[in-house]
Amino acid sequence: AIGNKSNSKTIGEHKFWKTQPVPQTLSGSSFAMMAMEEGPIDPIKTVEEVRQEPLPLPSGFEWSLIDIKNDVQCEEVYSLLSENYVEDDDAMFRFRYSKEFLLWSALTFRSLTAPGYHPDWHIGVRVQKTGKLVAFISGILVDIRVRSKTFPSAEINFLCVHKKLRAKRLTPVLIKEVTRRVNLRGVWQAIYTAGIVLPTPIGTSRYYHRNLNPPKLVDIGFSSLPRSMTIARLVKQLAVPTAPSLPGFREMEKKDVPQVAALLRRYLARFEITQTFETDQEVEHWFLSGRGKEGGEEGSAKWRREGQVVWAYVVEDPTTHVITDMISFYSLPSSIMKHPTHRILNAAYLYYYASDSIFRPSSGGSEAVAESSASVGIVEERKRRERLGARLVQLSGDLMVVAKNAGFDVLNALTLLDNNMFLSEQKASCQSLPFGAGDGFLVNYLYNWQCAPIDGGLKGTSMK
Ligand code: NHW
Repeated sequence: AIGNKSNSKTIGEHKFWKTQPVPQTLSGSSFAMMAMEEGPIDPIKTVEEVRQEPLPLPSGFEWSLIDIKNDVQCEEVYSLLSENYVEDDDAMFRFRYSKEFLLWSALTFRSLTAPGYHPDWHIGVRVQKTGKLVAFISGILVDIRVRSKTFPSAEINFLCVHKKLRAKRLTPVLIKEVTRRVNLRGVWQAIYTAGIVLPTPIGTSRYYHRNLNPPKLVDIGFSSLPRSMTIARLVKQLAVPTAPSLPGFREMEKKDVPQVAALLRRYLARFEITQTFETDQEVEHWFLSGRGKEGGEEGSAKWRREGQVVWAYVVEDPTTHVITDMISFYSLPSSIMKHPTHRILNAAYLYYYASDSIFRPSSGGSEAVAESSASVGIVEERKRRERLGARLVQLSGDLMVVAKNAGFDVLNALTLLDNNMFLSEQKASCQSLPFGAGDGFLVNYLYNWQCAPIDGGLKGTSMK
């Protein structure tokens, strides 16, 4: 799977990472971890103490801040990433983030007074002589809650060094420079993911895949054809209904933002780590912006709107008109590098979702009594989780339908949020629309935040 590189260094061998404010060991007893105070690792600093000048670069290179809203510069980053970003171990697939995706993920609208886009957190390295962009790293501002503590944090992504400049220790310089620029804005924590193990993970998620286009996925080597299986049988087995099944399932609209925002916040409050979505404006940005252009007739294979990044759906109760559920995915294609005809793998990635089925009392009891799951009894909690699990099977099933109709080849999902309720193979065997476990993992990290490991199923990050 893409980005799944092995890394067998011990912590002491990480020349750079052993100098950074990240937890350096996982060997402490779990009791010690439980008892420790969660919080910053570095002593608290002020912005005045932060180095004012950029870090020195090797000669021949220069720093260059990137304005992602400028089409020419966005194109430069797009080209650098298209040719040099994350690949799988066999160099068969490489992420191909679209320009629309780069723009969407650079803007955060974290709060009305301080929009989260910091152009100085989009950092490029150019060859002095030619101006060619050869390395990049970026950060955006998000609010993160880890258990009971919420803090502003940089979400770091798109670290990339041109293939010809690898293994020259440019990465530590990029990371130190982005840290300096984040610190200059009074932000001291960061969150990031990687396909490799570094000091020190807070949790790991596994990739699952729902094959929507068996002939193509088998042809390009993304999935294999089980020995006793023919393509025709696989197509039949993995066929998806032509229309969503939940009454009131429809595309999210602007008028839904306040209800979706409230539902999402309440749902995410159940997890140990999550982005907080404090403002409705953020919710509108993350789920409705970048819808792209209409292309082709709805329901046809060409329906997928060109350039659309995020696809968000709600379930509106047909009688009360209350939004009871939301679910979304984003589009992240990959280049297919070793196939004579297929060039692009159209992948949809499950993004945020929320459902009120975990909050509704299963019988009798009023909503007021049943306000938080902490205050409900074990039996009631189990019933609600069962109901949520069943609901998520339906919701993810309907999402497959829209992804398939929109021309996506595969729907990918990580073992985040409540995904284990519908991803695991045992669960899948009782439904007609199974996801399969992939061989890829995504590792989650926090910078300058000491905390006990985050429980596997109980986390939700916005990691893209
Ligand atoms: S993960 C995607 C990373 N990008 C790619 O995989 C693209 C393809 N690969 C490359 O471009 C999502 C290069 O191979 C890269 C490494 C650039 C990955 N994260 O320059 P050197 C993100 O973008 C360490 C962190 O010689 P290279 C999240 C490595 O362990 N560190 O390597 C990014 C070693 O250090 P060590 C990584 O192969 C989060 C050192 O780099 C890493 O030419 C960043 C070697 O450097 C990775 N993915 O280039 C952290 N890969 O200690 C943000 C390697 O082991 C932290 N390394 O000796 C927070 C900052 C903000 C704080 C704010 C308070």
